[in-house]
Amino acid sequence: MPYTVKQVSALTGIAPDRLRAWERRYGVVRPTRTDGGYRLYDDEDIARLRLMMRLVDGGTPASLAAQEVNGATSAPTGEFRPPEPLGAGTGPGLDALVRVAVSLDRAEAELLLDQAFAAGSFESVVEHWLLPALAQVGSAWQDGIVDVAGEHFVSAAVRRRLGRAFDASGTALGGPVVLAGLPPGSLHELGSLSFATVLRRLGADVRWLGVDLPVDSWAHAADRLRPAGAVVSVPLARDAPAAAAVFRRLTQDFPGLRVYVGGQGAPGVPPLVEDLAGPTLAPLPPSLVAAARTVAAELRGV
Ligand code: B12
Repeated sequence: MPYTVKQVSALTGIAPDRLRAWERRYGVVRPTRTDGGYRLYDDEDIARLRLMMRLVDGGTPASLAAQEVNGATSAPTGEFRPPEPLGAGTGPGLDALVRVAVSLDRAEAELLLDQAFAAGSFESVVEHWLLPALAQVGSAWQDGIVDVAGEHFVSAAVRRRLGRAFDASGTALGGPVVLAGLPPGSLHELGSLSFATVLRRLGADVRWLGVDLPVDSWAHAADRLRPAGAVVSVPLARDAPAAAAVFRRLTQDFPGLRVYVGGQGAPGVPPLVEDLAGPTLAPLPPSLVAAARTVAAELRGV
């Protein structure tokens, strides 16, 4: 339903002059125009303006608040579109990480990651190159082509790169606070950190808690931060009991908190917690980009 400037001003509490200034200076909204040149806004504009107002009222400078609004709401909320595939011949091949795991060459590793991350959006590079290329490292290790030293060398380089991407993915001012990390005993962090970065890029204020986090510490973080959501990664089937213990504790101690599980082992969790009252637990979709969009869309409404 279209709204006039006057209606938007009444609905949001933002004076018409300021509305127009935010449009002109920061592009926070892009109203259509009537034949007579009057601005018409839609529900999405109202949501963006409300977020902008909340941030500015909270002391965020308007220019930074606008960056946040533009980042947080640019993600499609409707049907999931997978990240675009990398163009044929763009970026390195899937076996490139295996070569680095064999050579243990630092410059080659950094150059390879530079090239890979330049080949597309963070989402498409992670989903279409990084994760399959890591799986190849695992197979090469199983086949005795790559030593554990090579696997650790590659994992550490990727871990550092993902850490930098996480840090660079915005200040997330005003987005919903979300805990993300791994349950006790679980060390495969690369999927979880990739997920946390994508979610942060969608505007959530993600607090990355890392690997092997005890159940009490998940509860401590939830108590301290009162987040809107928590995403427990379950990389392998063997991680399901520990993830179920985290899920159990968080849902029991923090009734309003939305707790999600994701990763290859996640389908093993619901049968372990089916005795709990409340809505049944549906694991997140296996694509971590789809999963991040699901969480972002659900928590945006909280
Ligand atoms: C690197 C690595 C390690 C490193 C991890 C380092 C690090 N900093 O993360 C270290 C050395 C610690 C390690 C240890 C082990 N590993 Co390991 N490891 C790997 C390797 C080579 C890459 C893992 C990786 O990061 N892959 C990329 C990730 C992101 O892919 P993924 O985990 O499959 O995740 C997918 C989805 O689940 C989803 N996803 C992942 N996380 C999340 C989170 C959310 C929220 C969502 C929505 C989705 C999502 O995204 C991915 C793409 O779809 C794999 C090979 C492989 N095939 O993956 C073996 C592999 C996973 N490891 C394996 C094993 C057996 C082990 C050990 C048990 C070995 C041992 N005997 O000690 C230990 C267990 C450690 C523990 N306690 O958790 C096996 C697992 C077999 C199985 N299916 O059970 C694999 C497959 C190797 C193999 N071919 O045998 N490992």
